[in-house]
Amino acid sequence: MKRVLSIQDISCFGKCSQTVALPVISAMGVETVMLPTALLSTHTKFKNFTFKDLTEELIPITEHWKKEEIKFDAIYTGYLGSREEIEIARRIFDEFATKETLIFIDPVMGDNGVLYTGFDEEYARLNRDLCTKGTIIVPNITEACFMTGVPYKEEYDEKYIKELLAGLSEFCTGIAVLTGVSLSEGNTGIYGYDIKNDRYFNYQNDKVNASYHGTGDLFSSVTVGALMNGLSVEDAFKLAADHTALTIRETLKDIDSPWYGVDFEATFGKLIQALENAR
Ligand code: PXL
Repeated sequence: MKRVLSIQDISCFGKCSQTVALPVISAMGVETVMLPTALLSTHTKFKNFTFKDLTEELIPITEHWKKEEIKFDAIYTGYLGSREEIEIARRIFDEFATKETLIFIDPVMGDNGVLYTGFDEEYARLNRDLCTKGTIIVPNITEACFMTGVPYKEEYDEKYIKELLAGLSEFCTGIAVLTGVSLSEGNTGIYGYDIKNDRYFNYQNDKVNASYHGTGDLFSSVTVGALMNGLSVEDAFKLAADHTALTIRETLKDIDSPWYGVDFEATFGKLIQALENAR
């Protein structure tokens, strides 16, 4: 069985980061090991959330794992929470990754042209440094702008997307995939650039008119799970894009559904079916 290390926070309530990664990747038949970077009462879209930084725990935990000779097929990073944690994630890549390890970096730090609460330009610069280590990096347009210095635009065309990908390829050596890319009215999807092979790929599906927290985490988790199941990079992203859209639609159907996250628990059956079909 493949084993993934997921490095991101635990937001106890709110359906994001580890509370999405652990169930989703596990359900896809992949052992999922958590390294929690911080413990929050809720995600940061709520007011007055508590935040306990867990930086000082990370080194002892990983030292123990080294003694136990624990190995990972993939290391997946999401919301890290502080500059030190980015530095520690970097050390973990150096200490645990081999040539075969998939390093999947979701440089979670903002959306809609702004950084999330608690992050600044320096945090973005450190994320850019971290992304130099990634096999696959998956920033959204906002995150790509903060890492490349390209100004953020709400309205854009394919040329702008390629400009962002060119900016990312100045420091990323693997595959850069922009998420939340809408190339025509009513559509959204991904646009990737495989830097080594100088090859672009993109996938668009219907845009569901709703935005929820944690959908990026669902998307990344499904992609990581699919890659660990042997899907090609393009097929893994396609599966993740379709599944995320389906889950948002399913969430909207339920009039009691929460505002703070999607009902990913309701679509596991469909995820497993789609994975079987794609294999
Ligand atoms: O879904 C990304 C995410 C993860 N963790 C925390 C967050 C967010 C987005 O805001 O606040 C704590």
